[in-house]
Amino acid sequence: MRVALSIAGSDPSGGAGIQADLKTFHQFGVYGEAVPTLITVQNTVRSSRVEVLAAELVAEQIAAVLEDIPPDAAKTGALGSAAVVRAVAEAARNFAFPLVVDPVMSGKQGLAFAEGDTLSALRSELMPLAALLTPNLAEAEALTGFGIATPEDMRLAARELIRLGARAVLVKGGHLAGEPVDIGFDGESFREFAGVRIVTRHTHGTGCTYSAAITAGLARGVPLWDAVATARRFVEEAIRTNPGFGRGNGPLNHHADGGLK
Ligand code: PXL
Repeated sequence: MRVALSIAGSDPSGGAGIQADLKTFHQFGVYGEAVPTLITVQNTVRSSRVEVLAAELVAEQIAAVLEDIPPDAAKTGALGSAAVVRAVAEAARNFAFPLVVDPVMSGKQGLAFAEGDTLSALRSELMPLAALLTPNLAEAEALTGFGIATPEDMRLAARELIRLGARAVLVKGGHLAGEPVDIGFDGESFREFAGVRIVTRHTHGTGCTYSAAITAGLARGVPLWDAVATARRFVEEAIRTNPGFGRGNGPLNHHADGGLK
């Protein structure tokens, strides 16, 4: 059995963060490990608190996992502080497996996961270690300084993110109007991952679930863009069949058919 590791925040409502990642790993037939970086207080209608863990506590957890059950792929989500980013990057320099970096900056209800210089630490320390970077439009804008309003802008941003050191980039276009298209770029060629827009308020944890599904594919040895295509279909199906939980932005259905068991 293959193993995947998530290094990310905790969402007690179970829709996002390490909870979403573990469910997604499981659904893809992969054994999941999880190192929490921060604790949030939130549900589908409100979020009121973020406590970022000490960087050295995060580093110790990663070391414990690596020395005993090393994963076949890992992902990062919300990291919370520049110190945690640097601790994760220091460990990741020695990773013998691919790392997916989801540059999460905030949660659904505007909860900030990135104090102070987290963004610049992410850009300079962690991005160069990413086998794949998975920004949404706001994150791609923050990392590049570009404004993004069209698919052409997404391509320019992808080029810039490769120039800044990522090995491959998936710029997610779900927040542009029209049918959602994600753009992949590996420094050589562009790929498009087109989907169908599902009109629902239940999209909490979509980004986490997407990058976790990609990570599970990589852990299983699936080639990068095939892993992205499968993950894209899984997330769409998970949104379509959401359980309707919560009075606000509810979670996806992590039991959706991943197409890979
Ligand atoms: O989807 C971004 C995200 C990441 N990590 C945690 C979250 C959220 C959204 O709510 O709670 C812990």
